[in-house]
Amino acid sequence: MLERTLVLFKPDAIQRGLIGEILTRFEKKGLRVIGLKMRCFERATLEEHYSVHKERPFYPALLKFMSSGPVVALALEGKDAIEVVRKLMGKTNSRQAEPGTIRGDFGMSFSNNLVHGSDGPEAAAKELKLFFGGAGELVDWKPATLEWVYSIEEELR
Ligand code: IDP
Ligand code: MG
Repeated sequence: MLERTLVLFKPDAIQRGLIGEILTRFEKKGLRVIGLKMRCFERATLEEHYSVHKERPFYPALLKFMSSGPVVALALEGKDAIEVVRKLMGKTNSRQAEPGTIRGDFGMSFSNNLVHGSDGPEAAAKELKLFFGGAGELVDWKPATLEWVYSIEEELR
């Protein structure tokens, strides 16, 4: 199914100069970038984004970390994009993430794990609205490579 998902590059990714490396992984995979922005997001936005973890012991530290510097927000589209992105990211604890994944290749930390990706369709819808809810913020465009990234017979019908 054609899906949209939200990715965040966390402050550690920005501070370590990994924006390009990480963005390249998603682009090369064949996911379509339909929204991209860099901000120091307001605390209220980040609180809302992570509200499912409100009761967890790591929540205050997570908010402090996420508001410690600029964050890149990325909206991606593709077949099964939510699961594909989660696989590219790797396990939450970077030390346990498989080599070849973003966290597995670039991270050593549980909390400073470089990227966020929506974990399901409901979360994706909520998070896309939160970070790209304004008019015209998501761009609908057709990549010239689309019919080469997917098989026309199997996936593009
Ligand atoms: P996810 O980012 O892989 O979906 P979640 O369980 O949704 O992982 O947790 C959100 C974020 O909170 C993680 O990416 C990580 O930055 C942080 N986090 C989660 N669990 C822990 C923990 O046990 N210790 C420290 N940080 C944690
Ligand atoms: Mg999560």
